[in-house]
Amino acid sequence: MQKKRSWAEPYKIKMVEPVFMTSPEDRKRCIEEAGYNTFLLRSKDVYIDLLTDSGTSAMSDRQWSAMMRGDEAYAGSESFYHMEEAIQHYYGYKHIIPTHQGRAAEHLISKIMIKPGDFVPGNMYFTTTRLHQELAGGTFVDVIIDEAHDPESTHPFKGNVDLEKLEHLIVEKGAAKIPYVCIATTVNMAGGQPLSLENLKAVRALTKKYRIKIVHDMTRVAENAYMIQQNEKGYSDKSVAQIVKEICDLTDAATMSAKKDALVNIGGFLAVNDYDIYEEARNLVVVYEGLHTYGGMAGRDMEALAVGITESVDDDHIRARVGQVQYLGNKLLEAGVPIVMPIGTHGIFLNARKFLPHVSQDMFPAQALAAEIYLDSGVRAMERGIVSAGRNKETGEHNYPKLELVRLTIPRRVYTQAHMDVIAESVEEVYQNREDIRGLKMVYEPKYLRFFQAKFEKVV
Ligand code: PM9
Repeated sequence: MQKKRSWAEPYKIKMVEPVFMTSPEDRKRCIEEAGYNTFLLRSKDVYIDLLTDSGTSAMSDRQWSAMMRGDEAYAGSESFYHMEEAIQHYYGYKHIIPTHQGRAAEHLISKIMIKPGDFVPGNMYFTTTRLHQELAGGTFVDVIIDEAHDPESTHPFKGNVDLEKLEHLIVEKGAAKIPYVCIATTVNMAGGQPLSLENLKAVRALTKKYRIKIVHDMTRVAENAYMIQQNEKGYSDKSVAQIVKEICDLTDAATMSAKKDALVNIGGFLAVNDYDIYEEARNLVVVYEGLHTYGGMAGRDMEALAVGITESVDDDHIRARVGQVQYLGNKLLEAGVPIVMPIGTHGIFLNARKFLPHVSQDMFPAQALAAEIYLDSGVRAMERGIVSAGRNKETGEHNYPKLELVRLTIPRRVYTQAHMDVIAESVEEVYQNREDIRGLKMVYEPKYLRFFQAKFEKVV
């Protein structure tokens, strides 16, 4: 019989950055000053930073050395062509427009494709994506399967589109009112949940029938591909790189926040197959970002991205990345902490409704829980519930999402297993004392993407 073998990270650490534990008194002062919003903390006051996996990854020695070769020419930078080559090779899209990050690509595609009065179906909303759709005059329509809104459902592909919901919308509104279907891999707001290739193929067939395009939010496509390799019939022998390519080939265009999957601290792009859309985007990018051969990125950042894309689809890398997330998730499950099931790929999502059943949703339970975890240990998490969901653009009322979550997001290649143990101990401690946690009231609310800058006070 084969002995059990643990997996380990496929790298060793060459450089370290110190982190500091703070005192309970300091943390109390810091979170009060931050208006109970973890986005408003200073990073020096954070011990383990699980706010986001966006731009927080550790780059490899290959990426750092590629940065030294950055060509900082204003026009025609060699680094742009290196990045373009990597994108075309691994993802297969024809035309590439660099942007400084994902939301800038969302801005361009929304401006080009959406007309006032249009409807944009998608597999659950994402904050910045939906805002750009709305600013262009469109209305986002959620067509994800119902299981995605149920934190306890163990459906292995909760990112799947409900084909009936999608076809019903197309028939009801008419295909001319639907500029594209937005497909995210993985679905961030559902808990980092993947969609299956079987489902994507069916979405492709349906959209072909009605001549509707698919725009792919490919922010975490390699993580989605890994889940397909692990859990979808017929894919266990394929590499993550092959599955990534197959996903992209089923779509017409993509927006990418390269700050996640692609292992860089800044960067993104819009990729399209249609030449006319490319022409328009290439023209618009000079208005909002910069020339079409840098689009808001430095040459060195484009070099780092070219290498990062290659590393991101490596099977050993992605197994260790998702493995670390699963390690933390399993620890919390063993302790009975309510989390979104199945464990997703970029973080653990605490189910704040179940964690704090005595705090009603309009008292912001996930926001309060994220603050409480910070108070306990200096671990910084993020609210993904009613605050993130914002207000209905017609009525001005709060959107009340079924999912009221706190995200413990794991940066790539940054923290060790010992950090995961410390995080789990802190969350378990907060869970033991959950009955003492009270809700919050919002005392400052910005107009756009309020979760970034809103302020709260404790309800006494
Ligand atoms: N996601 C995240 O922490 C960073 C900002 S929002 C808190 O999860 C998807 C699926 C994302 C995403 C950013 C963007 C926007 C688009 N799609 O942040 O503009 O998860 O690069 O990308 C964040 P940028």
